[in-house]
Amino acid sequence: MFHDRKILYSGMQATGNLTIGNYLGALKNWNSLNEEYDCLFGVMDLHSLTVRQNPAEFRQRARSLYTLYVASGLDPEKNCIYFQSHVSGHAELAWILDCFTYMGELNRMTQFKDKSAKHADNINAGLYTYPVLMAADILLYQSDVVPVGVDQKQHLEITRDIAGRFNGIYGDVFTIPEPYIGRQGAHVMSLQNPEKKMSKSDENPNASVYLLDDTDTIIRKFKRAVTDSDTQVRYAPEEKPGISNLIEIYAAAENKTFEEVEKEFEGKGYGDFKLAVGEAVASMLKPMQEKYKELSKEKSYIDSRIKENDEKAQYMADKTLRKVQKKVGLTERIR
Ligand code: ATP
Ligand code: LTN
Repeated sequence: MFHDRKILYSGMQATGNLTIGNYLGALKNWNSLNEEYDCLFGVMDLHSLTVRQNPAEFRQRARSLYTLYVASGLDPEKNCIYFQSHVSGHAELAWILDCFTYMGELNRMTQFKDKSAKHADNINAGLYTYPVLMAADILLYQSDVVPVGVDQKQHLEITRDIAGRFNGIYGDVFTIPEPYIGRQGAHVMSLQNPEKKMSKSDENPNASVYLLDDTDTIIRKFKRAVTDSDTQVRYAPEEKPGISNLIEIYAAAENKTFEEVEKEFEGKGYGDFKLAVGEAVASMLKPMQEKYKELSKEKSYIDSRIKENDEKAQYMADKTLRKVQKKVGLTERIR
């Protein structure tokens, strides 16, 4: 099984269709780190409940997210890819950690502030304690490294604080995790508003390129991308956020530097450039889309991997949970 290498943990919420932001900012990094670590990747379906979901759609989306992890190249026989809600320890540890987290700390979380503004009609307690459940996800598996986007860095810091506080009282129970922030493509912006990050829950479908969009749709979305009235393909995020975002996407898709991209499009207009970005992204996504289609037909293969990995995750989680329960003084089970 696991345990000869360092543990890497990450996951995504099943809240919408994945975008190229999720791919370049997360999935691609996971794939490149996966040889070096023993990896767990969760479908964070409990976190998704902080926003109201349509049950049938939600169930289907969570399964699709699982399949996309695999289609992106993560081997479910080498990596533990599982559903958060299938391992009861997440919710159990989260409760205990709630009791070691201060409201003052949670009040500082910017994601809570952003999401409360966005869902003003449903500011539930889950949204507030979201970071504690995330801390439980990470600490339950004694994770060493957690690759996340910059927007999740604050949650990693609170995880480290909670773990440090707990260890300070009870001894070395938890491994203190390190964040891993990928460099290139770490922040893909919306195609309709380059000041805002591309997000899978954006209401405007033209703002995001989804991983399962077909080539024509991808090209059309890039053609319509908001840029500026200049004509030069030049990287200048402050002055030209739209074009700079497209340069970042193109550079990531083609494995080129920004300078190489600028050179390639010297003397060419935005029209040519946007078309090239669309084509590059479409061909970057093609292998994943084909694999996704294949996997969608292999229901029993995916089912078996889910079952196997649920058990593996449950086993690892139980080990930590029992230790924590004992440390805080909960009565031991009689076996
Ligand atoms: P939501 O719109 O539901 O908040 P999201 O698209 O912002 O979702 P998350 O589920 O919060 O995505 O994040 C999944 C992973 O993808 C995280 O590691 C996050 O940092 C990364 N990610 C999300 N959006 C982007 C983006 N625009 N650029 C780079 N990375 C991103
Ligand atoms: N909050 C994260 C998703 C997430 C996560 C985690 C990521 C939940 N639990 C544990 C890394 C480790 C997000 O919205 N991207």
